[in-house]
Amino acid sequence: MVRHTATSVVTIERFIIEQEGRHPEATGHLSGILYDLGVAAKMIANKVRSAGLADILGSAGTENVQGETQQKLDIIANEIIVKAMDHGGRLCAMASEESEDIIPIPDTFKHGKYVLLFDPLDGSSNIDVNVPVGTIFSVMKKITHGPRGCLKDMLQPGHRQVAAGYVIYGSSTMLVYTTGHGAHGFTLDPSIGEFLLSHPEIRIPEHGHYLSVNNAYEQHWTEPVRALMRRYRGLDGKREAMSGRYVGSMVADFHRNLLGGGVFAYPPNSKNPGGKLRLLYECNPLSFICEQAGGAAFDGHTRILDVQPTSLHQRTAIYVGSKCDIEIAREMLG
Ligand code: AHM
Ligand code: MG
Repeated sequence: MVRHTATSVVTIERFIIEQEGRHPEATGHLSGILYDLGVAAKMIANKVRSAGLADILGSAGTENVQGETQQKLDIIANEIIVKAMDHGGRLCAMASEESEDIIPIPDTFKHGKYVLLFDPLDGSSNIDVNVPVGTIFSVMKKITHGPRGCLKDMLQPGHRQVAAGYVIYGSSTMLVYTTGHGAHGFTLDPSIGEFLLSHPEIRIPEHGHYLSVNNAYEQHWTEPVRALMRRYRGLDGKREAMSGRYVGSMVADFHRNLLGGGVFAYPPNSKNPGGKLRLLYECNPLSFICEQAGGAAFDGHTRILDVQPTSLHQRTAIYVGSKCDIEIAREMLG
């Protein structure tokens, strides 16, 4: 395999093709899916960049200059992904956090052997205040035998993902993905419109410095969760105190901790007793990436990637990040 350093100029397309070359049996379909997702990411990035201008360009927030009705950005992002992905002949169905049911591939297009699950714009409540948001995706192989993808194909445990990734629309746009051979990051060079390899083989530090959790829910946590958070904050004297960082956009919080080390936690609380975040669209893909980078992810009882999903929009608690810090959660909660 060709090894790249952060100083070689490698486009995401070339990197995907090189990775595919490691699998002589590969048909190129998974590579095609990843490439098309990169295109969708660039289109969404473009919309996110001008988000603050929507009211100026539209009239009274209802129509834009072309007379089209203004839509919320998460709906726009959802449509961009569906339209970029439905006709490639590689997918047999999709599921989105924004759509109640499975999104079928129209009969006019060829059906492929993969399903795609995605959160088109995670943290979208942050858009209005110019805080980073993201797109998260997960790809699985179809396991049923009919021509179309169905619910059973979607409800596979996370360890069966064949690819997963996220895009962060921050001060720069970055796409991070894994196909089970490490986690790799690409930064969009806006001047040439290409994602270039900027973070090859990401490794999350074994011990982290940052703790990302919404402390406002402390009163609603269980006592073991409170004790765990006290441990992370160094209040029980058993470890060095972590520093708090909570953006409220999971992708942004996760990304910081992936690169710098730390824990992102969304424990169950009395308002969200099963947790808030979605297993299939948010927790599975980010847990896969984290494990590929040397980290770990846990739901309070079980490794996230071993949870057998039972419904499309299932929620879960999550503790994800640096391996040794997640081990503490396992000891104190498991
Ligand atoms: P969303 O998918 O509706 O945007 O919600 C998910 C977001 C995450 O990005 C973030 O970590 C979490 O919700 C924040 O929730 P809270 O405001 O309860 O802390
Ligand atoms: Mg979300």
